[in-house]
Amino acid sequence: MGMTTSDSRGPIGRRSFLRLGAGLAATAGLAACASGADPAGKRIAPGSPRVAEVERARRLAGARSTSVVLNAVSARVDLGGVEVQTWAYGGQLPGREIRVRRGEILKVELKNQLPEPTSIHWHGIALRNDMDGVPGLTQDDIGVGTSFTYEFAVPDAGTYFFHPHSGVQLDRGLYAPLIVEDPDDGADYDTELVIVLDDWLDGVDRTPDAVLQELKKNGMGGMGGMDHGSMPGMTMPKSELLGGDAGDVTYPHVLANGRTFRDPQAIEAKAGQRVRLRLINAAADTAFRVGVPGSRLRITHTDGFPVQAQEADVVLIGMGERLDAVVTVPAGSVPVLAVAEGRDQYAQVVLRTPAAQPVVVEDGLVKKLMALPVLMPASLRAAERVALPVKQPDVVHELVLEGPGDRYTWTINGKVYDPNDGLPIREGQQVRLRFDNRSRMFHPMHLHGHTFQVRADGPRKDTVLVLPGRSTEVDFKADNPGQWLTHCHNIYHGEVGMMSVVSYVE
Ligand SMILES: [Cu+2]
Repeated sequence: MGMTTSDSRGPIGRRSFLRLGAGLAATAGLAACASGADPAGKRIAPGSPRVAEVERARRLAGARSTSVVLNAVSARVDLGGVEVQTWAYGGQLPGREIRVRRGEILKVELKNQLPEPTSIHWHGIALRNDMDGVPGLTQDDIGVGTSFTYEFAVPDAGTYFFHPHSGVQLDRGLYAPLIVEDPDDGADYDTELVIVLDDWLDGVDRTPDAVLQELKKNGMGGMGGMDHGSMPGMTMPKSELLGGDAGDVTYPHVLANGRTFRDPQAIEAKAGQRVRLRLINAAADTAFRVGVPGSRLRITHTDGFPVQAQEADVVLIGMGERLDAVVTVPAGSVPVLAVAEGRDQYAQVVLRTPAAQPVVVEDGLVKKLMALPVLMPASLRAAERVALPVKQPDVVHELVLEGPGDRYTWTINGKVYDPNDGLPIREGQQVRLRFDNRSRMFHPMHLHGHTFQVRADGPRKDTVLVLPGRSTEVDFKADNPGQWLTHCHNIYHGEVGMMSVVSYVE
């Protein structure tokens, strides 16, 4: 949303104006947004007393708190043989992990030293609405040279991450894991390893903003930047597994923990050790198949929440999704491989036992992995203790996903994002969202502030892949009042319009 718009009126464009309006409403604690009455009811604004009240109920007596200072900076980072100028938290890629325990209060001061306004969204956390980090909806932009302190209770354990909700900044280096520990963790593993996956082009030959402009101009494509590690004649990514197009942009690199496959992170591990992998897909336009050649994964969680444990050779992780899996370390060196779906590219993190030789990943290993059956996270089942009870919904909202239209627009119900338009719901309602994908590309649909139940017997998730020509229903209890985005986590789709507001009204 940091882009210049065609309808700018002087120094403050229409979108900036709306952003300012919502921010003022929040600051003043007004209950309604600037646009006035919604025919469905009065909006419960991020700054409304009800949001504060729900947050008070979330805070446990004697809860510990953790304070972090984050500097969003322009920095030079080494991707493993490739140095690039980018934007990153603390100048590191990924940003330093934040780790708290369930029930803690997390306080993060973000200092914006970037040349553009920014924000932080706490992806997957059921937090108070005014800390959700969506400029123009839940807060003002964090201006250049200013800072903003996020403070909220963290109610659920699990694997999460954070990133800006400003323009296409996520496709730079602005992301980091947020791990929320459960006191009961650790019974089925000995150690853990967080792996953040990403697709990378920033600073190689173009910026994400330039890609967005290119997409808008050409409608499709986003080609170019094919200088390293790409196959000659490579076309736009396609995937049988994803039922159509696998991406809109080509990337010179894919990364695991900020490194290319050529110079990966190597982790010392002992043979026989059980490692809990916490896999996070922070990519803008790329899904990954992840597996450990010769070992099976025991999948325990998706999007933070426990599932009925299931074994798999390979899992597919879409943008915004997370998956936890326990793997037993074999003797020698073994890579955790992440193959970019529909692209001839992969990244890896190496598990190395002390006496082992450095690992050599041959193309054969990648081919073998690609031949194995793939588990889709949406097919998992929630662990009984977190499954949401199946009920008749009080309200059903259908979201028709379409695109790309003229000038590369991606729409929900024929409309591009408007923060003042919303899908009304009321606190206490049982809500069903039906995502209906009428395009030729998959969309990882994400809901802020809640986790939903996929099908009656599916997993708890906050991001679900909706495949072309299919529809997916998700159910949740409306228990976190405010204004919440639901959007495609393909950052380019979201930025050009594929976002809507799930709007609590009273
Ligand atoms: Cu999409």
